[in-house]
Amino acid sequence: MKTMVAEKTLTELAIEREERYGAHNYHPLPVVLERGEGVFVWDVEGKKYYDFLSAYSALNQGHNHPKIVKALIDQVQKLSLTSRAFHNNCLGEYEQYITGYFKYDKVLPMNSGAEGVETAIKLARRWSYVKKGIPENNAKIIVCEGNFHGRTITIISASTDPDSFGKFGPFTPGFIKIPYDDIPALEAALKDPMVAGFLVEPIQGEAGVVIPGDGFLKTASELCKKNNVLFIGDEIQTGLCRTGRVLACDHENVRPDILILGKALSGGLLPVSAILADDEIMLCIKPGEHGSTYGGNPLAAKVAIAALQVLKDENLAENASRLGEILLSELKAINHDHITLVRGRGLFCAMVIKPKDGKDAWDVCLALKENGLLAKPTHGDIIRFAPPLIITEVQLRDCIRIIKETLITY
Ligand code: IF1
Repeated sequence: MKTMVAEKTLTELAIEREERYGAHNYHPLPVVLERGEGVFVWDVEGKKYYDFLSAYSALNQGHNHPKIVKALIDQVQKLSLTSRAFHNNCLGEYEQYITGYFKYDKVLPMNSGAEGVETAIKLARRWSYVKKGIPENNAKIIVCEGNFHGRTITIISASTDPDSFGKFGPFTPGFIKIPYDDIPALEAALKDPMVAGFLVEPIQGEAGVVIPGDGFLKTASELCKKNNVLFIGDEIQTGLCRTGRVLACDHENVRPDILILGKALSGGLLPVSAILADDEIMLCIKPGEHGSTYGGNPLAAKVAIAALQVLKDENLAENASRLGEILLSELKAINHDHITLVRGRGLFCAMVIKPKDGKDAWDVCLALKENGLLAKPTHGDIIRFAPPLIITEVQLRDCIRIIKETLITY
């Protein structure tokens, strides 16, 4: 039973208020959420949904995981922020934990994913001047068409998506754009002696879960090594068990020279990102040359330890791998003449669905919402399916049922 206020639902009132007072930089699905727990969310009308987006893979551990929430509550009552002007008793513990977890010498803690990418770009450039001997201000970074690495001016300078970079110029120089999953193009670009790094998503998320051919990552990392160029892995969305391994690069046993993490690094509780590298690279940045007010705060440190521990304790990579196979095979088996493609790895899937009778992926997501499952379209015809990795097989099969029943009516 929906609550009505002046003949409007709470949902309508909330959306109208956002429309009036908030920037219009998003076009959300018309649902207003007020509670989350595990794989479920509830809207202000009390309706329950499966969350099949996981805040773009920031909620791999599910909404409000009790162990991560406990870490947050315990720490926030002691000390939340010191800035890096002083030491605190949590940062070193976190630094030791995460560098041991991913086997790197050092970590540079930041907050948003974009800050992590910006840090990696700065680090690669600095390394190229100090260690590779590229003349200062000449460093170039190779990126792939269709990339998404964030929304800052420098990062959109590397973008090939007009929705990301249009009317935001002038842009940061020093990016070479090549097609994704194209070894000959990478080989040619690496001949430029000014190249410092190759920044790449192991699977392109925003582009619609675009998975490169087998061996692409391995060959690319070997070519980078051969040309003394840093392989920079943006695992902000693909990392932390989403694709069925701890890192998507693990599928090809590739170890990025610079690893960028974010999103689920905090289990969705607050922005936490991390840049990992070995001393030869990381120590090129000296005291006072990079940082941020909240980077490495005690709260983030404790929350990130708990979030990483949950991934391990609950075998979320294995769960994503096993259930991802079920999801992918079931979605591929759906016989619908408007579904042109289904692809995925682990619990990171996408369906390309053609417009039909004036309807498109957006309308499919509206219908999914009515049937109790929340997903979001991207680029008009792609629906991403990425539930929290804690999902059970019973819950997953219930979601598959909802997707199948919804598509019958499309
Ligand atoms: C939005 C996309 C996903 C990312 C990768 C860095 C970042 C992201 C691989 C930056 C962030 C988010 C941003 C959010 C929606 C979402 C997104 F649609 F924008 F592209 F996931 F695919 N590298 N992705 O995916 O991290 O600064 O956001 O913490 O901007 O709309 P951030």
